[in-house]
Amino acid sequence: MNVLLMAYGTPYRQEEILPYYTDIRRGRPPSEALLQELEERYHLIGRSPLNEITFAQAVRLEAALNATLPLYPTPLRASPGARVRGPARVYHGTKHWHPFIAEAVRAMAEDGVRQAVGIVAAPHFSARSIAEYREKVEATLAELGHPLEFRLVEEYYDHPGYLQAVANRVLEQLWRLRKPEQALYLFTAHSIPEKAAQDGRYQAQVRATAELVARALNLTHWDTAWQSAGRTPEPWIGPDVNEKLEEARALGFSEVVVTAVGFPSDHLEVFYDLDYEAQNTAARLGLRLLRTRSLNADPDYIEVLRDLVLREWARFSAPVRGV
Ligand code: FEC
Repeated sequence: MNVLLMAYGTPYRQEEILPYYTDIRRGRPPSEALLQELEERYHLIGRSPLNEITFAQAVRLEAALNATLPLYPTPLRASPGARVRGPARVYHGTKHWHPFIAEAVRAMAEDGVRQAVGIVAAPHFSARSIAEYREKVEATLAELGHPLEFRLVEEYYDHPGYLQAVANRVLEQLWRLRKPEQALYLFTAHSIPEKAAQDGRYQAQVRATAELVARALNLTHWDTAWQSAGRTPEPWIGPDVNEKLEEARALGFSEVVVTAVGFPSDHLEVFYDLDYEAQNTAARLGLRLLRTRSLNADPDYIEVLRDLVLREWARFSAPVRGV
């Protein structure tokens, strides 16, 4: 079994921010002002841990698959040794930095991989996220001319294990609230340009996640909001989380719990947009703002990935053994 785990990617060092940003902008370098603004955001949070978290997710997903697949090539011994050599191999690649998706796909081709399941650390489908991950894989395969059957898990916004994992983390915040039943629970995801969101699929999925979690926890006051809209002139979907905080204050709320359901991992958009910018907005408004913990590489999220990958792998008409 071969898996390609994908995520957004982040620069490791300051000098990597320019090429990273240029890659996000499809090869158009940002203006000096835009670059400086992004550098300041990274400076403020220290550094994004996204690459390390993605790597940990890949290692743990591989271990989880190998620990559970009933396909051990040799009889089990008393100890599996330092690293179980099982039949599952998890490659990982990121959209905008090393290891790029193209590098991961090349490694799979070099290893002779003929079938693979792809999954993105992002539960909601959108034309500016999951669809682009697929395009990058397919473009590399076409360039290499390598015959690899690829199946992508496109979405998992309503996976019971994912909903439970999110609900458990919202629950952790309840004891910190003075009046949990009077608080507002905001569920956020990355905004995308309006023109890429016209079919409403992305918005409906984010809303569904929020509603299912809110229902599971019996939350009275909940809503969705968008965050991290890009620095481009076109209109992006809203309302932005900061506007929602203004509205919450005007409606008389004094405590808000924000849960970034669009992002399983901690990174710039969580540490800057929520922990810094939204916290500043909340402080200015006299609101108490709590943020739920991210899923990162925690066992309950790895279990969700494992389950999704196994289901997708089973959809190959005749899985090839070994590679
Ligand atoms: O920690 C890090 O360094 C990386 C954090 C990060 C994640 C992320 C996820 C998503 N994005 C999505 C859409 C867009 C669109 C554009 C865009 C631009 C940026 C910029 C940075 C950035 N994004 Fe991002 N995104 C992250 C970081 N994103 C930095 C460039 C500066 C800025 O505009 O803020 C606009 C591109 C353009 O100019 O044409 C569109 C979506 C996701 C969630 C799904 C996923 O994770 O793939 C959708 C994490």
